[in-house]
Amino acid sequence: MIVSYKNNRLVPAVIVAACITFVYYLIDPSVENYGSPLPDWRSQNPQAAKTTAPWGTKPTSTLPAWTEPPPIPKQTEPSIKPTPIIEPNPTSSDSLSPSDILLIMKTGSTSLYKRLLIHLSTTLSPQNIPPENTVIYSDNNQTIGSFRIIDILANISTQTKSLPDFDIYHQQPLYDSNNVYVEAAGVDGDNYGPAGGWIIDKYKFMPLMQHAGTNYPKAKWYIYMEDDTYLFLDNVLRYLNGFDWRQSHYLGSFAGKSDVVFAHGGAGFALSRGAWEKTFGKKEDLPGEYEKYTSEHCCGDQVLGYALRESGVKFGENNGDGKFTWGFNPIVHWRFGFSRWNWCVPLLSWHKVHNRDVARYFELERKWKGKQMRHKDFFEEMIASDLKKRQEWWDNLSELFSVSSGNKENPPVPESSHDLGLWKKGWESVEACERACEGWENCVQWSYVEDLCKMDDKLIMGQGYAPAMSERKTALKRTSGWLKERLDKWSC
Ligand SMILES: *[C@@H]1O[C@H](CO)[C@@H](O)[C@H](O)[C@H]1NC(C)=O
Ligand SMILES: *[C@@H]1O[C@H](CO)[C@@H](O)[C@H](O)[C@H]1NC(C)=O
Ligand SMILES: CC(=O)N[C@H]1CO[C@H](CO)[C@@H](O)[C@@H]1O
Repeated sequence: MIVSYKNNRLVPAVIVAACITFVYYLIDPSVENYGSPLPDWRSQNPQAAKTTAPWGTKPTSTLPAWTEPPPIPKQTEPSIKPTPIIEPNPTSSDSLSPSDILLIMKTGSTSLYKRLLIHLSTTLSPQNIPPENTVIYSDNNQTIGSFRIIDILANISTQTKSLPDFDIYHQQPLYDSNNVYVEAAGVDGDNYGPAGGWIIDKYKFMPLMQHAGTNYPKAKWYIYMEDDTYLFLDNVLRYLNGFDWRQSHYLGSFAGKSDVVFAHGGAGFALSRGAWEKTFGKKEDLPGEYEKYTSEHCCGDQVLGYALRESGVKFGENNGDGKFTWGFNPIVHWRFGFSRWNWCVPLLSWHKVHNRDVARYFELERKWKGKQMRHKDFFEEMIASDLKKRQEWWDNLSELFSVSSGNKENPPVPESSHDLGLWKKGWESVEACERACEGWENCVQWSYVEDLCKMDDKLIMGQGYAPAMSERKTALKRTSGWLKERLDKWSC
């Protein structure tokens, strides 16, 4: 009786988990990542490499939470301190200002009306940066108010443009000419547009760097972002202040793929004028030389990293050593694992942001103007106020340790101090899970569903199901909880 009852409940769960994993691996890297190799940083971090079976029925939002690379051990710490935690002298005459840089925004015809518009009144507004220090690259020419959007694929060779990859480039203008809107606004006459804007996205990276350096030769830094990135510009400039723009520097969030170490595009990155001159500056047709390579590889940010390396510019904070510390984040704040390793370092970016996020981040930045914002500050301003000791119908995305009835005899245990008795009982109830977490010295959050207790030493905001959402009728209730008092130990 009992056995078959359990089996009945397991079968759908296993099928759902398998389907979601399948969807995640096959669809997400191409659609969601929009040309950026999200899966690869995971291979850098064995913990993050684990994909956990997501809960609920929302396959599009089931990426595992991002845990960052392990901190650089003391002895290998960079000799140049690129992320000053102490306030640099704000009156210092050589500190960078927005008028010293070019802020490059990359968008695409199919995402422009969904993601770019919010940036025009925030990130790219004159309040944030002089208009002449910004440029917007897309796959079509367009004007929105005072913003001119450039088709950066215009000069791609006819040979490359005849590849099937470019079908969308040729099809897109036909939507306009047939008076079909590609805005996904749910208004009459609307349409989602041709599928796969991300396919031509990778071809933009090389030409846009060439175009930026040629047309904005006075910029000390070329700072790249995408329409679903948010850059904390003040902090980014402060960070770049630690480097000489006349030298070669290629800085951002570490990513690796096809034997190339490169800056993750979605997280935002910076290329110094010195690096540009050594590479694009020496060869006007550098982009042309990499069109074939681009067609054979997945991601434009990887192509750029490869091309730069071949011309002698490598990624990394210490003369291209492949290392980076913290700050450029290829993930959004509510999936990010706040930990004691990143708590006190400056925040430089979020990726996969929504319009609402951009508006809120921008407000927060105005409030902080002139002060360095650390991950801790962001957390306290944007997340902490909603914290409860316990919340039903909420998933904190805890994932580090799982204790369930299936592994109760021999569950994985942390190296740090924990109460093994409480730990092994964690699967029994919400209360038991909370106690197991309390019994482990580094635990800051837990989640519980059915007979599964998950615990983590990082803070991940996660998501809940609002009372009106149908998932409350179709999914099992998951409860999450959070040990707020333990944060005091993370003081900076
Ligand atoms: C954008 O303008 C350039 C230069 O005028 C032109 O070569 C290119 O074909 C245009 N792009 C599209 C998609 O019409
Ligand atoms: C295309 O090439 C022309 C001629 O060299 C140049 O003026 C223009 O800026 C280029 N456009 C792009 C988008 O690179
Ligand atoms: C960072 C964090 O832990 N966030 C959420 C965890 O879950 C609680 C509910 O238990 C939420 O209120 C927090 O926002």
